[in-house]
Amino acid sequence: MSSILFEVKNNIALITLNRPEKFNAFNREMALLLQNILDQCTTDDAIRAIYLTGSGKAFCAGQDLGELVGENPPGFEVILAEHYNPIVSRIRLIEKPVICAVNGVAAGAGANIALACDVVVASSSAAFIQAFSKIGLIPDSGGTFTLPRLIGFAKASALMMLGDKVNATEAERIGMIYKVFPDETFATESFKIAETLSQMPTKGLAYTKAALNASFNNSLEEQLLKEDELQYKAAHTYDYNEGVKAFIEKRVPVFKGE
Ligand code: LHQ
Repeated sequence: MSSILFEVKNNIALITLNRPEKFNAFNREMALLLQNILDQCTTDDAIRAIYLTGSGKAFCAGQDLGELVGENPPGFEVILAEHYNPIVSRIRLIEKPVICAVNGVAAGAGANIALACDVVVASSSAAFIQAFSKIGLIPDSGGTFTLPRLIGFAKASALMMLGDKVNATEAERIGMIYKVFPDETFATESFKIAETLSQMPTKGLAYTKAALNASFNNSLEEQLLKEDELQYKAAHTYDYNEGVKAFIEKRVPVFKGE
């Protein structure tokens, strides 16, 4: 059985982390496979939204700690550079929306990969743990960049040092994630978001993502210029023309992602 399940249906790439007995923890093979799948999502024009979730009880428990003490463990010099950093970079740079459906606990790199996604939703029984401090490591996979921006410095700092378990409702309340859905309806409700995004103007969403990525480091003046540049591009898409035309004609637009 593959460590990640991957299928493409109706313009949506469905990626399921699939080592349920290990709470979908990453080993080297799985980390490289996820990069490869994200590359396929980048180049396949039929894919207009990416839905990332986990199989079984957990979303992802981060690094497979067993691998670190097993035979031929990957060295610390390659774990971030070759496993996690390329995953997070791909998620932020892919010109398509990535929806993370956190179906259960998300710990360590698993939590920070989830938080790097564009829309993060969780099932009511899910939780987020910056587990690193408990084993003497520092938060990685972009966590020290992403979390303070999502929830503010004070909370991020405390959660990263204490390694508290944050349940899904609290994660939503403090702005760490977008929404919580009850366990019973989670799969359907979270997938609906992917369906909606997959039929929206894909290029416009990509430019929105590029503007948000840039806003983390820009001054207001720089960001206004960025918006100008990206709005110009958006205005030259098929979908912009279709959106305006459909509005004037009082009909539902049919976007092509072009
Ligand atoms: C696991 C794991 C796991 C293997 C659960 N590995 N089996 C970067 C730089 C370099 C090196 C290191 O890594 C990194 C990135 C990182 O991600 S560091 C952080 C690594 N992750 C953790 O420290 C989290 C460890 N796991 C936990 O704290 C708990 O398992 C959580 C809170 C996720 C879930 O707790 P419970 O619901 O009580 O479940 P459990 O602990 O009983 O786990 C269920 C099974 O999954 C169990 O297997 P078993 O055969 O005993 O039933 C665990 O061994 C296995 N598992 N996490 N990371």
